[in-house]
Amino acid sequence: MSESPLSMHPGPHTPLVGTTLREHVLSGMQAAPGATGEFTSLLNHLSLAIRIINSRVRQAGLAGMLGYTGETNVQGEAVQKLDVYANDVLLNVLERSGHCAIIASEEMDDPVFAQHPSKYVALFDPLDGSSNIDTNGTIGTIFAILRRRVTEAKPALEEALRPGYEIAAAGYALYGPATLFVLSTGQGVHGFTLDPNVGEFFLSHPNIRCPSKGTTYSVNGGNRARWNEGTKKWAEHLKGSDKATGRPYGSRYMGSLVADAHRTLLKGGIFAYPADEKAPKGKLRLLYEANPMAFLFEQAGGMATDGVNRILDLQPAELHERTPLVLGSVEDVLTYKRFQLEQQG
Ligand code: FBP
Repeated sequence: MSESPLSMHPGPHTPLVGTTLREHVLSGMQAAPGATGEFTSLLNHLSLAIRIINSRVRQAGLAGMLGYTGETNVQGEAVQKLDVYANDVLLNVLERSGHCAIIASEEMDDPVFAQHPSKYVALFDPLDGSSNIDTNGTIGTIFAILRRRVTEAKPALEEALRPGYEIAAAGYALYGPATLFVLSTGQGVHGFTLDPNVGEFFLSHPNIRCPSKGTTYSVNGGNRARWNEGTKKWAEHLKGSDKATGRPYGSRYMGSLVADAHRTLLKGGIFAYPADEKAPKGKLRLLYEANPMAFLFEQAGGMATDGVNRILDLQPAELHERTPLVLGSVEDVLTYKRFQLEQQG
């Protein structure tokens, strides 16, 4: 954890003010050959949208922004007012940034295609953890950015349906006790904390590394009856008692991917939303949730799988495609995969 933005006891070498998100991204990009500043500008527009969403999330109860709109989204889920608000803010800010040829969201049936040539594809889950909104639980925004192969070409859906290993940047915002912005542009994972008085994100978690093994697991145990035998045996294994392997593991589940993944990224352990009889393809969305998180976990030395395959190698066929998602510490994810393999015999 680095010094607060305004070091109380500045020594001769202590910077008076911490590194801002803008400075961090800029310094990374200046090192990149052929950098034009567009990528930095796009990430700054994303951080603006996130600060606007943050301010509304924190006043939702006062601004009549809690509860449902009465609509159902393309996922077949009841839509919350804040889902729509967050989606509109991101769409508005990213459209006017002029950098995105394609903008696709978990909340929109179809992507928005820009009329002018532009370099990037933006994919996002505007407000993740919706079931936590009305109970003041931690929620977030998840995003991924892809570079287009041909900037001048007429944008096409196929450019969004690319494997996660082609991601140029991914991250999430966490609207919790503090507001965090966790980002990777392929040079490690770094976390920034919003100073609401200054309105700036400052570097607070440089170079996050996911421990190789953890002590907690995060899964909705209420789905157990619908799991396959491999997943059931895996959960029983973690609840077994064995000092040598640090079992039993503690159970942690907030029902918000951003919150559960963030804890797992920092502390290690494992998060799983496996396939089950009700959701044979899993619940979470490949493009907006699984791929961005998998990119971050791999950048932090962790791992992400659908139980068999590497998430980042999956070839998306549809925009709102779902996938089983298991991510966390390498040793813990390998243990999960071992139980799936045994199950397949
Ligand atoms: P959305 O809120 O974006 O729809 O995300 C899905 C989600 O809420 C994840 O954040 C979370 O991990 C999961 O669903 C919780 O599902 P469940 O309530 O079935 O455990």
